[in-house]
Formats: sequence, C-alpha cells, structure tokens
Amino acid sequence: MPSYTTHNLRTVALVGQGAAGKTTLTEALLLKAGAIAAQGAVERGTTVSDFDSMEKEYRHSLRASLVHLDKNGTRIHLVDTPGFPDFIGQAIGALDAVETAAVVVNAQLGVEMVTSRMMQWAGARKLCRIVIVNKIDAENVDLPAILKNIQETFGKECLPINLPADGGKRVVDCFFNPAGEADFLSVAEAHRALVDQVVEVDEALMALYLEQGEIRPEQLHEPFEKALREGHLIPVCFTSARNGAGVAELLDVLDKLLPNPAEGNPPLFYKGEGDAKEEFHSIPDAGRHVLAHVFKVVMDPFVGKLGIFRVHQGTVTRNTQLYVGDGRKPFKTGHLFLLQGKDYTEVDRLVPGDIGAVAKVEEVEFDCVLHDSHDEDHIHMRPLEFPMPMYGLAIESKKRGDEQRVSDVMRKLMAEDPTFRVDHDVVLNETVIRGLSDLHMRSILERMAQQYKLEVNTRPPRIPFRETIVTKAEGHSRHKKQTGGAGQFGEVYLRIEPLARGAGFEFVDQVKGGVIPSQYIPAVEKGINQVLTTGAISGYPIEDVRVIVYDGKHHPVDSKEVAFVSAGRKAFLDAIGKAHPIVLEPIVKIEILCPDANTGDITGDISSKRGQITGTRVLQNRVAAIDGLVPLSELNGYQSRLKSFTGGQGSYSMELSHYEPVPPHLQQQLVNDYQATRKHEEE
Ligand SMILES: Nc1nc2c(ncn2[C@@H]2O[C@H](COP(=O)(O)OP(=O)(O)OP(=O)(O)O)[C@@H](O)[C@H]2O)c(=O)[nH]1
Ligand SMILES: [Mg+2]
Repeated sequence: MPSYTTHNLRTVALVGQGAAGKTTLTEALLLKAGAIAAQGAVERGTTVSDFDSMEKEYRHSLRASLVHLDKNGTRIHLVDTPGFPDFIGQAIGALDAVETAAVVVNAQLGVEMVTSRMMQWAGARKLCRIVIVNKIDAENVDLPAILKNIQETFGKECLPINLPADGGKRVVDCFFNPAGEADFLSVAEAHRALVDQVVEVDEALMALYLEQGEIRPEQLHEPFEKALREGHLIPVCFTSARNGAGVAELLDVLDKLLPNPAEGNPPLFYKGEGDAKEEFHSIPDAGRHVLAHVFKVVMDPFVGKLGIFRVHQGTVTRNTQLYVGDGRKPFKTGHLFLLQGKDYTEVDRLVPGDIGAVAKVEEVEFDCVLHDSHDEDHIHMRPLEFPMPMYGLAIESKKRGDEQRVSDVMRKLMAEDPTFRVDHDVVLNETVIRGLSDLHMRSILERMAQQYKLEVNTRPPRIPFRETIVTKAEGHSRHKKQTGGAGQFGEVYLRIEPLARGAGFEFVDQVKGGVIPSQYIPAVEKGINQVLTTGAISGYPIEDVRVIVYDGKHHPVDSKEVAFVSAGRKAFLDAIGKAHPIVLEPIVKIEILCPDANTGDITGDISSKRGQITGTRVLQNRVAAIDGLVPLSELNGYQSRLKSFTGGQGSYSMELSHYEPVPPHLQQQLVNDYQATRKHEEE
C-alpha cells in the first residue's frame, strides 16, 4: 500500500439535487481511476456507494457513503451524498469532512432547489466549490443555457474549466489549454477568463500579467487555490457519468487543481463554552496532537457502532489512545478502517485529510471530537444548522412488552441521523417520532422493520390543544365522608380569573384565620393541579388561569389531606364550569419554499385551511418563499399535499407561533370525543 502524506490527499463531497447523477458519477470516477473493474448502475442496484438494501429498493441514495480512489499518487476521498430534501441531513453533515463541495447540476433541469441550498451551505462553511454539469449526453439539453443559468444564480465567479466538444461526446480543457474547439463558447476566451479571474487575487502576479500579457497556467497554482478559498472562482466542469465524457478531465481537476487539506480554508472549531469560547483552527500537520471529527455514525449489523471521522490534525495509528470530547477515559483505536462503500479495509495510520473509521466505541457519537491530549479538551466543531424535524408520527409497539426494545432502536436510529428525533409527551403519554418528511419517516420505519425486525403501529400525533377560561367565576366544594370510624372532611371556596395568553398558572392563598389550616393548603393545590394536567372539558391541560383560594372549613378530627385534595379538585372544576371554558389550538408559523409557478395553488390551499398568508417573496432562480400562520391541526398530511402541488419540488418548515381559541364546531367535537372516551373508561 502506498503511503500518502497530507499533501497528496483531496477530499470532496458530491452534493446537489436528487437524480443529478452523483452516485453514477462516483461510479464513473472509480472506474476511471481503476478502483473497480466495471461500472455499476443505480437502476440495477450495483453501485459501490448505494449499497444499502433500501437504497437499492428506492433507487436513490439515503445516506452519505465514502469511497476513495488513487490517481497519479494522489488519494481522493469522495463522499457521495443524498440529494432528496428528505435525506439532506447526511449531505449537510458531510460538509464538515471535506475541503471541496462539488455541486452536481442535472443538465436536463438546471439549478434546482437542493442545488441552491447546498451551494449556500457550502459557502457558509467556507468550502471551496466547483460545479459539475452532469448528463451532458441526455436528450434535449441546452448546455449554453444551463451555464447561463448557473452564472445568473451563483455569480460570474462560475467559469467553465472545460467545455463540451464533438457534440458532447468529450470535453476539452480550457485551463491548461490556451485554445481548442468546443461545441459552444471559445476555448481561448474561456481560458483567458479563468486566468483573468485567478490573477485578480494576487497583485504582484497581476502586475506581471499586465506587463507580459500572458502567464502560464503552471505558475497559477497558489493563486488558483486562493481564488477557490475566497470563493472568487467556482470552476464549472461538464460530464456524462453514463458514457464517460468529461470523467477523466474531472479526475484531473480533482487531482491537479483542488486544494489539499493544507490549501483549503481550515475548518472552524471552538474551544470552551458560552461567552468564553474562542475560535480554534486545526493545523493539518501529521506531527501534532490528534484532532479528528466524527461526521457520521453507522449502526452496522455486523461491525457494530462505527464512528466515521475526518482527521484534521495529527496522525491516528492503531495504537493511538483517543479521548472522546470531554470524556476522561481514552479508548485505544485498535482497528482502523478505510471505507469503500460497504467494504472496510484495515489501515495502519490516518493523516490529516484522511477519512476513516473506528468500530465498537460506545462513547463515539455524531459531531464528537476525538483527540489524544487533554490540551484539546473542550473543542467542538462549529455547529451545523440542520433543518428542524417537524413531520411527526405517533408510534406504539405492536407487541406488548416491546416498549424497551422500541426505545433502544430509536436511540440507535437517532445516533445515525441528526434530522431524526423522538419526543415523549408525558401529558398525552405519546411517543412521537419526528423527521423531515413523510418519506423520511417511512424510510426510518422500514429500517426498523428490516434491520431490527421491529414493527410499530403509527397514527398522526395528537395535537397539543390547551384549555383556558374566558370569565371570572366562583367555585365551592365540600368533601365529607362518614364511614364507620374516622371520617373525612374538607371544604374549599375559591375564585378563578383568566390570565393573559402565555402567562401560565398562578395559585394565590388568601385564606384567613386558619379556616383551612396551612398544612392542608398544599393538598388543595394538589387537587387543583390534577385538573390542570388532565383538563376539564376536553382532556387537554389548562393554562392562563389564576386560582384564589379564600375560604373553607376544617374539622379537628376528620380533616385529612385526601379530603382537601378532593375538595380543591371539585371546587376548581365547579368554577371552570361557570367560567366559560374554551379550547385553544397551536398556530404555527410556516415557511414554504416552492417553484414560484405554484404560489397561487399553495396560498389558496393555506387560506382554505383556516390559514393566513403573511408574506410571499421570490428568491433566486424562480423559487418562492411563502410565509403564513396556520393551525397545526390543519397540517396533517401537508407534506403529501405540497408534493402534489409542486411535483416534489416544495419543502416547508414550521415553528410554534402562539395559541388561539378553536372555532366552536371543533371545540364541540373535541368535547364530545373526550366525553365518549371517559364514558368508555368508566364502563
Ligand atoms: N443520461 C444520463 N443519465 C444519467 C447520468 N448520470 C446519471 N444518470 C441517471 O440518472 C439517474 C439518477 O442517477 P443517480 O446517480 O442515482 O443520481 P444521484 O444524484 O446519486 O441521486 P440521489 O442519490 O437521489 O441524490 C439514474 O437513472 C442514472 O442512471 C448521465 O450522465 N447521463
Ligand atoms: Mg445518489
């Protein structure tokens, strides 16, 4: 095995819209570099990077996969990421592992929504970027228009570094070549545009260039890297992953022109917490302390928990003792792996820029830092911004007694996927799994069934309604029980008042003269609290009420805690009955992104669902953003509605805005449902 130094490593994530051809391109690159003997196909489920049985079934990538290939003594680590918005978490996570984001654009469709978002995310992380226009062989592609579309969307820094020739059967390099024949544009002009753009980042070179009128591309390596780092240049390449056009040239770009780990922008870490935290930059030097970052966790059925990490500093060997985050106890790496799709090969060492894995280390989790000295304690990678999982499903184990297994499996699935969350609602006694979409949740349930042989029942999660009151009212209850020996006695008078929305609950003790002895006041409050959590009319918690207990009676022998709990509860219920109780529902702030042609359908639908549109904006590239306020209860199944309006191009996110009274017919229905379940329980 040749040994690589950081200098001859490249790290690249292939990102962009689903079906742009990232996985097929990975395959074509592996073939061209001699890493595989024949090119597999997504359709046949034979690619190196879509190896998971569900990826084969869905025919698109669900997770980031890692491959590596060698070219002229350069080792290239590639991360093939999923492009469907439903699985985008894995693509975002991969940005922390690489110097360069290669944004793949489908030549048939141009810049799409995920393309734009990944371009922005990669820019925000200060990654070097290139654009790859793939599928140049396909029918009806208008490549000059696609290039224009890319430049209009992402800026004039997007310059072709090669151009299609011979009707798209091959491509011709424009950087090292000062002239040549292309299908459109002139190679000489493209060459000049690249050189002009690159020399702009170096004043001395600029002066030389102006003086000589020409400069050799070989002299441009340093400024080329600087231009990439500063986002002053975003090279555009053309490929057909299907027939191989442009693949060798792309491999050349990866090898000769993309930054090695010392040439990219160093990733941003923070040392310390809160206000005291300071920026920290790793140095890609193999001789320093180890600093590595886990950007992906896999629960492999055979190997166990696998932490996949990028080395940012120092050298990891089989004998390295590594600390996980701020943990005090180190683990010994033992076996170190390099990944090629589903295959793991053992290696002796990994240097800065390498991507590798350790197995069976329980403490390792997504986003943790591995290091070999306490000098690097309290270091964290700058946090990534993941979309907030808002699509919920309530789940219940199918078999009784499986509850613990369900929660164990959920924990494993959460470890692998930063956009998957499990919430347990204590009030509703409901476990809700949340993710980015219906498809995302279905894939999680399928993985539970396939990998863990565990099935659950699902239903839409209950909406967290609340109850409150509209007017002031008085309540009274006397609890008296005389059964043989000692009796029970307690009597309570109270008043209730509505509070401002969001104020919660207040308890006021205005009892005078010890008519309710002070040791029984907590009992009264306990009785009231029982009603607060279970609700009075619809079974949902009560909010925004003040309760003032001002009078009562006790008995020197028969007064007991239970008597005052019961009197407090019943007096409160008595008052609520007279205070015009109402049900409140959560209203969410929603932001919908969609092609602007669909705006009318979507706003019309929102209005018909008791929603209110608060604004619409047109973002770049004919993408519209619609803001609105909508009752959460109207958004059940919204993902599939939006999908049907936009042909899968739309996405939405939401967060809680406030609570509002539900309309009378809905309140009636909620009250009736509650009465029916209570009657059922009593029977
Ligand atoms: N004509 C043509 N088809 C291609 C090319 N590259 C990929 N395809 C086809 O496009 C489809 C999608 O390709 P993938 O490689 O799965 O695309 P992807 O970007 O990995 O998609 P996700 O994993 O869902 O993000 C498959 O049917 C490929 O065979 C190409 O260069 N030309
Ligand atoms: Mg793919």
